[in-house]
Amino acid sequence: DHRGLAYSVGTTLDRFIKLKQSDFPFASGELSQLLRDIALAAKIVNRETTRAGLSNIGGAIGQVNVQGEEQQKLDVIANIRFMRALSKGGEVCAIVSEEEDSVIDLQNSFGKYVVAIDPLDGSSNIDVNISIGTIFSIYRRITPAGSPIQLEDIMQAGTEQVAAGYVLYGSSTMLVYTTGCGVNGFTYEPSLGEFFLSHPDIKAPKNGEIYSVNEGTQREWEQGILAYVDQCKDRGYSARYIGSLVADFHRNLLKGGIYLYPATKKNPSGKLRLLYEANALALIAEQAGALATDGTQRILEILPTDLHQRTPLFIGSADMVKEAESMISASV
Ligand code: AHM
Ligand code: MG
Repeated sequence: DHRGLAYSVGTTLDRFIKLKQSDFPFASGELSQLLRDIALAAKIVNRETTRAGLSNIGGAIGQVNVQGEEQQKLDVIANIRFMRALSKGGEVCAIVSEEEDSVIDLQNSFGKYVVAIDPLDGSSNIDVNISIGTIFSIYRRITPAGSPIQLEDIMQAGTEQVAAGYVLYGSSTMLVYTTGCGVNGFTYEPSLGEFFLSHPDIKAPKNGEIYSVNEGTQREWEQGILAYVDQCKDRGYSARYIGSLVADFHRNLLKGGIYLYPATKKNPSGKLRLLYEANALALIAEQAGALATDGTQRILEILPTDLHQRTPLFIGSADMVKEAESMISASV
């Protein structure tokens, strides 16, 4: 009924993007197209991930690819798929990827957008058939169209994101994104090849009873983290840790909980990357009423100085993150 709600559960992603286009301050259709490009690449990567276990036996069952090439690692394949989708669309001028040492300048100086992406995160889980994800952030370039891209176009604070999202390749594949007007989640229906709105206007519970942290590194934590995690235990919270950021984040977003990746000896600034892991999830968290901090400041306000810089990350239900932050700052 076009006179009723413009969208509802079951609306396709394409239609939803079109209906929401007026939410963008600079609605020209290009950001919409960019989101569609990302969704298409996600479908392709989804297809590859569902076959990941078959790649080694592909030859045995006669499925060696036409070029007869050796199978590439899935994270490399995912990078190629997303790079291709982002460079062909024409909306993007530069890409930062976890898989690439330096900025990819697409030599498309009229492209309005800069994308930071982790094409396949949680790579240690690929080989063992456990959930993995894609994480992306979209920025508008700052310098004028037509001129060469500059470092300032790339090194923007997370607050400047115009859109961000993730794809979770889990028991179902989901795409969750925000353009700064709330968060919506779509579930992929493989037999139809479409994402359908399944989680409209996601709101994170204010509080939760799940904590997610790699406790194997506990001996390296600072006092405040130890105290906070101890408190979680005193309260009888559940520990849940997949080791795939997207999956751990997604569960806590829906159920209420906190994810922690503190500084450790091996990773004195934490492990996760600001530009293509922390920022996107921080924007989604805030848009859903949750929070993200590095222990002392809002993730979204950190000014990046390095493409691949790392940050400690404490993200999830607002009350939990606030409490963790106050215990961390009290101990330093
Ligand atoms: P990756 O980019 O090499 O896949 O590493 C990021 C992943 C996150 O998905 C996950 O939350 C974290 O690393 C797990 O790290 P650890 O194994 O140290 O607990
Ligand atoms: Mg990663």
